[in-house]
Amino acid sequence: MGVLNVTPDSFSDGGRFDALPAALAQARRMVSEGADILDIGGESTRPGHAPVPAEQEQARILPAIRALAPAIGVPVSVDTWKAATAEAALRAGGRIVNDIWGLQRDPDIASVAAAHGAGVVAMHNRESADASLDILDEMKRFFERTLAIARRAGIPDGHVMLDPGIGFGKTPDQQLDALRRLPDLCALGFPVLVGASRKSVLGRLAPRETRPDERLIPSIAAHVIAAQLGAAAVRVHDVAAHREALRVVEAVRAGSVARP
Ligand code: HH2
Repeated sequence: MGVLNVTPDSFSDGGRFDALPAALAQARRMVSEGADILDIGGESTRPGHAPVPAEQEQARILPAIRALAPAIGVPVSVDTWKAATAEAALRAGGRIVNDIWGLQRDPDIASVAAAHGAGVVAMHNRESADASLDILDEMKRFFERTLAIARRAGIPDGHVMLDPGIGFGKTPDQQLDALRRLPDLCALGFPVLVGASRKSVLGRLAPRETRPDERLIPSIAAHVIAAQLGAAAVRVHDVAAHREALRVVEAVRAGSVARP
């Protein structure tokens, strides 16, 4: 999944793709580099972000979705927790709702996804981190609520992916724990998506301060681990580099250099 932030303030690429031509060029580049899904977001969710009203969020993302969805050749996902934005994005051609609040923030988002037959990425999140929690138990309780909401709304289980939410509502140690225990999350029986790209937990491991766009190597390391531990998808800013790295995972798994 390639990340397209059509925002002025995203933590790693804010302001780079908020003009439509730049956004379209970046989207086409990610698909030509091998992205299987494009994730378009109009509200930064970085810690301390400014909330964006739904109308403004839609004004940012809809032109890009309208231009890309019919022609880009891969499904477009919309990174929003707001039902109104999800509805507008799905009408504009989006196919997947990527909700950083796991369908639990806006009570109408699940029925919007259901009505459109959309896929759903449900990410684990909390208002604030609590170091005393066993993060896997916490995620399981959270996803039980998510799945109950999804089923009640009529979203088929086969349309749902789960995401541990690296960087959201967890201490750095819990984020690493969530990654280490990914097989237990996969055991719930849903495909799992991991988004560690450029995140600050990776910056903490660096010997010096790094900007988000200097975190490619640790991002690849985290996503290779995630893939090896069972992740079905990774959400990344740097598609070509991740494709190259993940080809090694696939080749080792297959025991063959033959391309699938
Ligand atoms: N991370 C971000 C945003 N959306 N969605 C899912 N499913 N998983 C994630 O890990 C995830 C996400 C934050 O990263 P980014 O979009 O690069 O930054 P910002 O929120 O500042 O736009």
